[in-house]
Amino acid sequence: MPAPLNRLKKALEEGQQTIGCWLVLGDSYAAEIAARAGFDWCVIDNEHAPNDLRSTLFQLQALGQTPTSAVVRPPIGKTHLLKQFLDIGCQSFVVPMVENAAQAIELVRATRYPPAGVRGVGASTARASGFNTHVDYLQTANDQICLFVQVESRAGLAALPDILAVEGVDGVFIGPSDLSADLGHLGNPNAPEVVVAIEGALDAIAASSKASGIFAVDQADAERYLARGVSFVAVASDINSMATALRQTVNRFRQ
Ligand code: 3PY
Ligand code: MG
Repeated sequence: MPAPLNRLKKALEEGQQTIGCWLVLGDSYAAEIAARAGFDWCVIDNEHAPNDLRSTLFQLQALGQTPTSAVVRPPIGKTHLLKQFLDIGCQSFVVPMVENAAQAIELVRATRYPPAGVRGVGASTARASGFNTHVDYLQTANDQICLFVQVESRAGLAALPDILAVEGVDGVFIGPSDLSADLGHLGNPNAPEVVVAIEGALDAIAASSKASGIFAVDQADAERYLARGVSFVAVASDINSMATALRQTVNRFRQ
């Protein structure tokens, strides 16, 4: 039996547009609720959320019961961290702060077994291989990896053409918060200079063979980016949704 089919990778290769939810509560129950709402994918955020390997595992298990694809954002794109997330069964990644092609190549290699890459081989005892029930796992795992790299700095923007040329990168994901900070507009991703930079980057990605992605939990932004053809749009986060709904309820009864 081969490695599980990566439905997200297939959908993006087919040119489908997908919507997802950012999971920052660090909780498998919340992950399951988000998945049951019907998102195409959920990102388990290990960069800006109280997640670790074990909480990520529990959320992978919860999402695995649903048609929603699981994506992990590691805190940083280091080979040893990716190895751990791969072995607990993550097949799709969004890696923050990628600023040059060398970094992107390193990430491609970190997520592939030799000879294509340097992923360590421990699958026989890992959840990734169904605990050794996917007998063809080692031969097929590389084909099911979906790798987004995040471009979210001036340096990343400058290197975008080189990053787009890296084989094995499936998509480039724009991080408006960090990008706006690096462009001198901390906390204002809708500053005109930032919007121009984002739209230029999205056009460059659209002209390549890679998928484009963006974080846009403001609904008007999300609709704008979907209308531009962005294929991987984070349209919600579990915390934003919960906080917004609870605050609305409190406000209603306090009035
Ligand atoms: C950013 O906006 O900087 C992101 O990384 C999105 O999560
Ligand atoms: Mg960021």
